[in-house]
Amino acid sequence: MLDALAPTEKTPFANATVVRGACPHDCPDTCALVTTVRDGVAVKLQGNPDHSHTAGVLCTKVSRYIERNDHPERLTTPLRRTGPKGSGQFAPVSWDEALDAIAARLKLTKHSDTIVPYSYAGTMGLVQGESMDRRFFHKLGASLLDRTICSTAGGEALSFTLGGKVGMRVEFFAEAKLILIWGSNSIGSNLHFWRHAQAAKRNGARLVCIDPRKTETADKCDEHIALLPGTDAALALALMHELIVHDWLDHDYIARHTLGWEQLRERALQWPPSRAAAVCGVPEAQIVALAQAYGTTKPAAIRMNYGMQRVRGGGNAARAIACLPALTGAWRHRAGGVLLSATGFFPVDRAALQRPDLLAGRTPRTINMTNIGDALLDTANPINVLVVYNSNPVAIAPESGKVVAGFAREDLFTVVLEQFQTDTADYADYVLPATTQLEHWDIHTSYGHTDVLLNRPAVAPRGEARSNAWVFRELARRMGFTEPCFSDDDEALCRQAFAPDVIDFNELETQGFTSLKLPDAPFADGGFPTPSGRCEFFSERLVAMGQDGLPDHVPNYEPAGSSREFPLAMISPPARNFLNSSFVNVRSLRAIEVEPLLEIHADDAAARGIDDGAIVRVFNARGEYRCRAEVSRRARAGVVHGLGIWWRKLGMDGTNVNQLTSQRLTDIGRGPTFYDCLVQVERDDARVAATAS
Ligand SMILES: Nc1nc2c(c(=O)[nH]1)N[C@H]1C(S)=C(S)[C@@H](COP(=O)(O)OP(=O)(O)OC[C@H]3O[C@@H](n4cnc5c(=O)[nH]c(N)nc54)[C@H](O)[C@@H]3O)O[C@H]1N2
Ligand SMILES: Nc1nc2c(c(=O)[nH]1)N[C@H]1C(S)=C(S)[C@@H](COP(=O)(O)OP(=O)(O)OC[C@H]3O[C@@H](n4cnc5c(=O)[nH]c(N)nc54)[C@H](O)[C@@H]3O)O[C@H]1N2
Ligand code: SF4
Ligand SMILES: [Mo]
Repeated sequence: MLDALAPTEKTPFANATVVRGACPHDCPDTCALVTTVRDGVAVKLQGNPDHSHTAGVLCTKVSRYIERNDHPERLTTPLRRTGPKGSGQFAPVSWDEALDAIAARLKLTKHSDTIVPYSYAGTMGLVQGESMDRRFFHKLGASLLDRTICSTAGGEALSFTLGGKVGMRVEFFAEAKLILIWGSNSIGSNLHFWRHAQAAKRNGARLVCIDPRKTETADKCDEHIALLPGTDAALALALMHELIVHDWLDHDYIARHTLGWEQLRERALQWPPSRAAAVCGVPEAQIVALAQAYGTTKPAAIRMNYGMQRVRGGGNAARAIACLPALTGAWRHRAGGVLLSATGFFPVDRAALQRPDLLAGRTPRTINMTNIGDALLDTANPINVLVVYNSNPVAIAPESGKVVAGFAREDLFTVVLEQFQTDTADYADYVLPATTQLEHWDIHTSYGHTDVLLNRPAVAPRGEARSNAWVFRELARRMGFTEPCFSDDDEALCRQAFAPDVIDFNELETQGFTSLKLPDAPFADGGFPTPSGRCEFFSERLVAMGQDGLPDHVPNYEPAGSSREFPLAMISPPARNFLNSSFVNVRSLRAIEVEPLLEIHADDAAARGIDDGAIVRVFNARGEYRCRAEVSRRARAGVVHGLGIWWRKLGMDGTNVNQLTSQRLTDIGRGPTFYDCLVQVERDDARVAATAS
């Protein structure tokens, strides 16, 4: 294993080498990393200046990755639970003891699909995230996991409309003359896109940010449209209305490359800007002006992000927005169109990596990860064994009250593979110490650019930490799985991710990244990967599923202003210096975020006697959560922002914002509705008194 660390380049410093890697985090940018290693220790981590998307720049979080890697609280040995669930009491055990005990428990399990793997994108690596683990659970016949927690509403919406997760090439945003940044805080969550947006701005482009929150990105755009959460489809339909009545349409593109134009036209004509203005809570004039800009500026580009699809109608909203560029023919130009995610362009050989054939005709049930709270409490369809890796569900899944109750079940056998003792690890029967990106092999695609990156280990694993793939290989051996695929080592798995003829592995090995060969303007002449080959305004496939075939405004489950008891709409977007719940335990980053915050508009604060800096109780029928209020110009009246996602145990009262969110699902994609959540806020006088005394 150690000679895997060898192929690196010498630096001008004595005893130092540089190792090329990739940022593993769930971020669209997938930066290329260069780690300087001296005497076996990582001493410097930088963005690779040779990789054009990274351009030598990392975000604040990952520029602290060595601090995270060398953190004194890294898990370094397997642990066995010695106290009640959730108490965090554990004793170190050997790997053999832990793996033998886990394998014995799995062998005892009569119905294999009462075993549930729970994983998400703690690392986006194809090897540590979706290879040996999947092989293992397929062979075992465990439940399948519907990995919906982030992006399925928008992703499936894109598939129904454009045919896949496909879109503009990110680099060409720099040439656009109008950019709509829609449901995205680029500066916080997609920094390397922001570079292109700024380049466009320098060339005279107009930037418009569409977001309920006045984010740091909104501050820097020419215009900010602060619509109410979950009203994006209404806005998009009103834009269509204006494109139609002013004839800012590309009739030739519509005729040749779209499906369902007449029906969409009829639908959009029901949405004059006045109607959308009332729904969105923004001035009609702002919608009219945006439509004019979008209809008359060429090239016009839209950068959506997943922030706008975490509401009941998230799928329909993403579909409505994705229809816009086909109406104006924006796709004809390489700097026109829309980008939400471009992962559909990567020809990953998932069958080779994940080996679904090992299911051998069995069709285990599927558990929707968004509803893990309910699933763990469902006694009719029990989950007996849960194996968690690359995720921190106790902190990040909605309606935590139920998630915690589920994880606290004494009869549930839980294994957690983790780098740190997270809220979830506290509920494990066995905690297995995981390697970091500096310590293991991996290969990466990206959802914000179209390069493949190779990650070589730069340093030896900390303590007894082992890679996820190693753990599942070892468990497979103990289960008696003899297929040769269970012997593939991590580096071999990297090579299996793509068929040899589709990417240049030599280039990956020598420079650390390689670019997919793609046309500049993928849909200039149509050719969408839909069944019809057209941009499907109307979707037969949705109709076949009993859904509306046309995009529509689907109001939130909990629309702003619809309840007297819970009058405020709460969204919980990322805090800039955390990545979901990762990095919350990194001291220098937590020092920037300080403590859990609720941004609230001055009027809403005054009406409740809440001063800036007061400790507040945020609550609804699902639960309550305490944090500090910031009376903030970033909040519009009626909407509060509970910035995410704190570790519960590092917050104020042992909970976090997901104590309040619901398990209801999106219209398309079975996704979570984190931002479709009504609350009430009050001063927490008890807490204030306690702090004062
Ligand atoms: N620093 C940092 N970067 C991250 C993450 C992080 O936690 N921290 N998370 C990563 C992950 S997991 C993902 S999925 C990606 C993308 O993750 P996203 O959560 O999409 O990230 P943002 O770009 O912050 O976009 C969210 C924005 O959408 C806004 N928003 C909320 N509700 C609505 C709505 O109804 N309509 C509209 N138009 N806007 C709305 C929020 O105010 C916020 O500014 O970012 C990744 N990058
Ligand atoms: N309220 C609210 N909730 C949200 C969101 C929101 O905006 N608001 N955003 C949602 C979104 S978009 C997402 S994507 C989810 C994200 O939720 P998760 O995917 O659970 O992401 P993280 O919270 O970052 O947890 C990832 C964990 O994986 C671990 N990890 C990293 N690398 C490895 C590895 O190689 N091996 C092992 N074994 N572990 C590793 C990290 O230490 C970390 O604890 O949260 C969702 N939850
Ligand atoms: S989190 Fe995103 S911006 Fe930061 S280094 Fe990783 S890929 Fe780049
Ligand atoms: Mo996400």
